[in-house]
Amino acid sequence: MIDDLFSRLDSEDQRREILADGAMLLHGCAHAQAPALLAAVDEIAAVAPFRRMQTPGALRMSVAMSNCGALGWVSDRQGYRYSPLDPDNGRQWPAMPEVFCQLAQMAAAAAGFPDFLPDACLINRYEPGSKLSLHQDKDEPDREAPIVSVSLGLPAVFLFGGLKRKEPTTRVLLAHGDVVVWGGPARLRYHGVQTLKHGLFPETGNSRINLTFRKAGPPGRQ
Ligand code: MD3
Ligand code: FE
Repeated sequence: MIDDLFSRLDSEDQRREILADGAMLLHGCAHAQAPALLAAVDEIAAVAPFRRMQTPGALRMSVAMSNCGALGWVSDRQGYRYSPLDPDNGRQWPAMPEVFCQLAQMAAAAAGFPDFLPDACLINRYEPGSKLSLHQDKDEPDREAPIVSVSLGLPAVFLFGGLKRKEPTTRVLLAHGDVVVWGGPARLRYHGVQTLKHGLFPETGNSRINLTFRKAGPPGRQ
């Protein structure tokens, strides 16, 4: 199965691109699974609807979010954390669909992380005008595990910085079907997403959906 992925990755439209030490962009890697991924997102959102969370500073995020898996990322006036329950309904987050988990594991393996077992998937929905300011992902205690991100729908300009906020950023266009694996020395680099531009992508209702697969539970095997 991995060999299959590698041979696809070496063809013209499925290039592997090293963005930085520890960060690998797998162009178009999720293209074939995109319809199944989007159908699963709709099912998840029917149970755990997209919502714009509050930040500790009482601002509302412009990106709408939901989660699936054992743990979900939440933000409110108290801060950021992972929770097994959806605060909007007090119930567990929907289970992680098989197609999500398989894609995340394949991509992680292709980038050199053969043992990735995500327990959380944060689903971000960007509408034109939404953006994500420069930040680090440090709510996950196990920094050995990578983060796998899958972009669907409208393209976005991703900003990739260094380990300090002040370091310069580079711009990377993330298009429908692109998958990036962020691990090792890239795991704690600052990153963000520039304001989404209007576009035409009926399959996602003219929005951008980003899936980030994480290991949010305690370090060690689960
Ligand atoms: C680089 N999401 O949810 S995915 C996030 O496109 C987030 O929705 C963005 O940043 C999005 O936290 C970017 C790419 C990404 C995710 C995690 C990273 C890049 C990363 C962790 C470390 C370095
Ligand atoms: Fe992030």
